[in-house]
Parts: sequence; structure tokens; C-alpha cells
Amino acid sequence: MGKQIYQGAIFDLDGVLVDTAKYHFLAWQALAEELEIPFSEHDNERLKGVSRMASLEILLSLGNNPTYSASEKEAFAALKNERYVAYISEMDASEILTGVKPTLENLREQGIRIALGSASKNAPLILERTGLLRYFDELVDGNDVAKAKPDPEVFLRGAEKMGLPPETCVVFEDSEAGCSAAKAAGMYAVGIGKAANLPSADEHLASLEAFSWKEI
Ligand code: B16
Ligand code: MG
Repeated sequence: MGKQIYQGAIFDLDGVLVDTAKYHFLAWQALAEELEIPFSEHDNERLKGVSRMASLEILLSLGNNPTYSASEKEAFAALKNERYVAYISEMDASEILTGVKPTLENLREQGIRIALGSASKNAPLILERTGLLRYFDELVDGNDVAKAKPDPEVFLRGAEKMGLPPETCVVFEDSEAGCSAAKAAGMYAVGIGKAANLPSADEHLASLEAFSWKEI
């Protein structure tokens, strides 16, 4: 068998293209204070790559607390999102992580199709605010998928939208759930972070600055 010919690249958003975790933290922290729930940056790590409602459940589990009704939970999530959107509305190109733009430009020059595979329902706004939207052929975000990573749905949908077989796609991910989802989809997984934290990835990079399409 010859070397696999990859034709598509699928990028996670938070932690790969931009660092929105700090804004998620500030917005969740404000809600936690109002509900008198202790919530630290360490706790925030558990929310990375997790959907909005699942994140709220984790936050509520940190308090010694009453059960809230479904409508109360909806209101908490809406309030958090209102604050989060206020933060991301102020984002600009200066928040793009190192190596991202050269990588996207290089992939475009080589005719590689590019998709987003994110759990965030706010992904289009973030790509638009940072000027990254124009690099993407297809977007798959929290509005399109029912099953969260490590389920492969988000990446399989990305390959399908690009019209490519899953095994010709490369996924860029900073979470273990995301790397594991990429492998379950039959794709090549580039882990952005330490090997010890991302055991499912095929290779590991500190940032996209170190990435070379030719070496995979
Ligand atoms: P939203 P990713 C994820 O983005 C974040 O890592 C996670 O912390 C967040 O809860 C989730 O999006 C949903 O975000 O509330 O904007 O829909 O890493 O999958 O790009
Ligand atoms: Mg991520």
C-alpha cells in the first residue's frame, strides 16, 4: 500500500484555531457566583469540547444543591450564552492562535478542502469576527450534530459535506474526546497538545506552527 492521499482537513475551533475557553470561563464564573457555586479555572477544563447544556450540568454538580427545573436550566444557559456572546463579539484577528493562518493558507494552495468540526453553536460568529470564515469550505457546529465527541458524528458530517471519504480526512483537535472521535470516524488525528493528554492522536504538536502537511 502506498502513502495515504489526504484530501480534506477538519479543524476543531476552541483550543485549535482560537482560545475561547477563557471567555467560556468568565461567562460560567459569573453564573456560578450568582448561584453560589465554587467554580475555578481547573473546573473549567472539564467543560472543554462539552456542549452548553452538558457544561451547565457539570457546573451545577459542583454545588451542593437543589434540583433546578428544566426551564430554570434553560434560563441559566441562556444567560451564560448572552454573556459569552458579548465577549466573542469583541474578538478580532489578533486572537487567532499561532500557526493557524499559514496552515490554512498552505492547505488552500494545495487544493485541500477545509471544514470546521466544533461543538459550539457560536462557531460561525467567532470565525466571522476573527476573519477566518473565508478559509472554510464547510462548517459543522453545535447546531448540526446530535451526538457530542467522542462520537464521530461531527467529523463524519464534515467529510460528507466536503464530499470526501472519511479515510481521506485529517482532524486537528486539542481534546482527547475529539481525537478519539476522529479515530472512530476512520480519520488521521493530529493532537494539539501533549501526548500524555491525547493518547488517541496519531501525532502531537505544541501548535499548528509545527505542522507540515507533507509529513503525514
Ligand atoms: P456554545 P469546540 C466547544 O467548542 C467548547 O470547547 C466548549 O467549552 C463549549 O461548551 C462548546 O463548544 C459549546 O459552545 O455554548 O458556544 O455552543 O472545542 O468543540 O470548538
Ligand atoms: Mg477544542
